Amino acid sequence: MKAMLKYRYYFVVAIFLVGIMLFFMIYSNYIKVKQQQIIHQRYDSAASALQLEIKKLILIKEKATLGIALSLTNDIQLQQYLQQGYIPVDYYKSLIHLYDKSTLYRNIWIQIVDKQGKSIYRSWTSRHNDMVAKRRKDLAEVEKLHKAISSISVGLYGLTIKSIVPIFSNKNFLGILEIISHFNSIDRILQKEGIKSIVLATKKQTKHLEYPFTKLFLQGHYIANFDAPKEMQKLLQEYGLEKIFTKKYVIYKDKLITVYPLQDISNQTIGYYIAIKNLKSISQRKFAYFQFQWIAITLLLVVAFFALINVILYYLMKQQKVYYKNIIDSSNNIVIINDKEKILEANRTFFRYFTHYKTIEEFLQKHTCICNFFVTQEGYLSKEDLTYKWIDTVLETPEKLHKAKMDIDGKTYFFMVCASLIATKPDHYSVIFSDITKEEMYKEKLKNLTIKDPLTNLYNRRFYEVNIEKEIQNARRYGYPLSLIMFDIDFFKKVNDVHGHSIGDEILIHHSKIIYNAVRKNDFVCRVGGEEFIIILPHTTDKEALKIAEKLRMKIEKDSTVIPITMSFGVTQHISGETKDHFYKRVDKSLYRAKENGRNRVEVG
Ligand code: GH3
Ligand code: MG
Ligand code: MG
Repeated sequence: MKAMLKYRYYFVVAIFLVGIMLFFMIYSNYIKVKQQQIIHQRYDSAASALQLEIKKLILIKEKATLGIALSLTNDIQLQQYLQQGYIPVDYYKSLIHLYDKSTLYRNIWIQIVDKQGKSIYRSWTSRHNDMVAKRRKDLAEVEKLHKAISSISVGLYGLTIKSIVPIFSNKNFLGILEIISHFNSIDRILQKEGIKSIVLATKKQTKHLEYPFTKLFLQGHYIANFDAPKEMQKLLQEYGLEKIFTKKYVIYKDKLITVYPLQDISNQTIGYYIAIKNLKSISQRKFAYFQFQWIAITLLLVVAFFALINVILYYLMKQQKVYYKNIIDSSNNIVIINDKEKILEANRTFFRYFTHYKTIEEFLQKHTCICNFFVTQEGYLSKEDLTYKWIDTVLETPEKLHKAKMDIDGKTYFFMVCASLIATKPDHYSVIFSDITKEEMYKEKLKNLTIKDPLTNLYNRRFYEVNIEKEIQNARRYGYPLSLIMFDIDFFKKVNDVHGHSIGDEILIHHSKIIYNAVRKNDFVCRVGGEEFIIILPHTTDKEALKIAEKLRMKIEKDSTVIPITMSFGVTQHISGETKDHFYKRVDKSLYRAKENGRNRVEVG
């Protein structure tokens, strides 16, 4: 049972462990996916933030340069020059110098276009008189709509940010003023945040450039910012430039590479603002939180695991207890669980004997131990010997046959008693009482047949012969006095003759009872002849025996239940060293003297 239970326990634990392992595998996979998702989300939002910042910086630049452009259109001098179709080369030189010195706009260019779309002034070059509005959509748009706009576009000189405003004089459209700015200032602002920039024109747009300003290229793409770091150019090349353009961002060599497409006024992509940021600078807080969650769940699972084991154990123990109770209940023997002091549990059979109690609790209210019912008798367990408790006697000598005699509700029972220690609990014992009442009774009957007289139920001559020997030995060993009383019915022959043999027998039976009831339990009354008796009296002197004999004599004399009779008595005390035959002879002599001296009397000798 225990072994089975153990295996079942291991089995359940094994199943659970496999379950936990599977769960952890699935869960760790889920965590990985989830972590990837979170990483993706984080990078995606970092990329979005970067894009937004680039967009914002471009917009600020556009709006600020638009303000400059608008303020310049009210210049009367400019309007006059425009009408003449000629602007001096250094007309804006001092203004641009001022901007360069005092504002963020280190490098702004100014272009003036006449109403036919011809460039008549470029602040950064002496080249002009080309039909620039034909090549440039944004200029054509302003020429057509007479409306100020901002745009990003590619001209002959580079990929730049433009603020384009129409010039009017008395509502007459005279031409266009254009402020051109570069991406360098945006690049510098982002650099302060640890972000590196590469601004590229598309390959198609690069082809339109006749006088590329920066003279920098990357795989056929014009680089629009001077400060584009060489190592980043290399990084993009390594990854594959074309692959980057199609994505919002890529992660490569611990870098977040964000791509912001630059579009012209008709929303066509003409270039890319590529911003590169170190991954380390992106917060890892969310991962830490996730890891904490993971540890918490693991701990929770471990706690749950132990809780489950406890529940299983409790359940198995309970099952074991029920199983165990069923086994002991199925026994026809009394089975009890005992500690050294009291009874703890009992099976159903127990209550078949102790019928007054329904539960062990009820029993315990009146008794603590089953041994309270033991009858003290030689050969049977007694509640407590001089030093040993009954349970110790049984436990320490398991090879011996232990018997208990019990008086339960006035009935005598005999039991064979076995006890064993319960391995799981210290000082707990299971004790089995097997009912051997029938066998014991039978044995007693058999024994009585050999040592008792069938007519009077007193001990017979054979018993006397054996027992007197034992008693003489005991008296000598322990030094106590031993006496005999011998008695004989007076004129019994005559009784038989007059009243018949059956009355004679009746007298024998009746007076035997009187004698038996009048002496102590430890005295042995024996019928040693037809109507001759001897009482063996241990621990008794002849003086005491004389008194007893006298008492018996008077009892017999007074009784006339059958017919009145008398008896004669001889009393003798054992003399040290005397044989049983000599002892007998002396008591016989005393009796003879009683007869001689007139009968119905006691003689000591
Ligand atoms: P005394 O006073 O001298 O003892 O006289 P008594 O007649 O008793 O003489 P004794 O003791 O010699 O007699 C023994 C008689 O006891 C013989 C027999 O008739 C009678 N007797 C012995 N055994 C039995 C018995 O089992 N049943 C009956 N009814 N009588 C018995
Ligand atoms: Mg006689
Ligand atoms: Mg006789």
